[in-house]
Amino acid sequence: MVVKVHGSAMAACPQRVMVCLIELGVDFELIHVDLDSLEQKKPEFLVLQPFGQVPVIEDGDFRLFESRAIIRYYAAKYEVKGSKLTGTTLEEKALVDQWLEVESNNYNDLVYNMVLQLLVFPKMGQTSDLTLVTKCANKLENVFDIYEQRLSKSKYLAGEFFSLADLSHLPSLRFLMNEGGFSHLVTKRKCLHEWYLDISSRDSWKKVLDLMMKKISEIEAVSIPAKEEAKV
Ligand SMILES: N[C@@H](CCC(=O)N[C@@H](CS)C(=O)NCC(=O)O)C(=O)O
Repeated sequence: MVVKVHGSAMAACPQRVMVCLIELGVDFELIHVDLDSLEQKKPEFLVLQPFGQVPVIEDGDFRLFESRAIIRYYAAKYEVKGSKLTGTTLEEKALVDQWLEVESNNYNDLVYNMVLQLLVFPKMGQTSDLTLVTKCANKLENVFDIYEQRLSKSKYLAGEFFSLADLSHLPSLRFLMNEGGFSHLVTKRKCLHEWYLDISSRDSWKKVLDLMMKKISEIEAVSIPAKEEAKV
């Protein structure tokens, strides 16, 4: 049975889920939710996700939201088939959990606020708080110093194996390295940079980027007639 992922190829949280499903070899269908037109706040969608956010998965009768809960669920489900995304020993599993918590509590909020200020608010015609962006970037320096220390001792965050903890960083790292304009935060730290190059070159992530680029070209294709009309 094909898993349904309700979300957008452009949004970080669905990307976290998609890269995990691809790593695990789980077939899925992306059901596009148009965040720009606030489809996620419509009553039909609130039945699936009462907080009006993506992603949500439907796997037969089973429904789950919260991207990290979803990746934990699938990694555990496919452990029997040899997935090592959650580690093997009890200690490895605990370290994966620890770094997933760090990603969620110490790192993600900072990048999330930068995305809001730099991408979302301008799109909505609201003013960005650039002081807040600088504050977040300064705090990220400290967080990345800790990552650098950790990654100088082990190849990946939880140890010598690629795990959910690494994978969970990919969407927000992509933003920092590209349109966010904060690639220097990563590239000036040798181990952090090597880790980024390693995890972002995985086939699973490249497939998510392909989906994202496809979506961007669809959006451009749709916007062409509108631009031409505006010229007349
Ligand atoms: N903690 C949630 C956060 C979900 C979330 O913030 N989703 C964003 C996309 S990455 C969203 O739906 N934004 C639109 C909105 O909040 O209305 C998760 O990890 O699934």
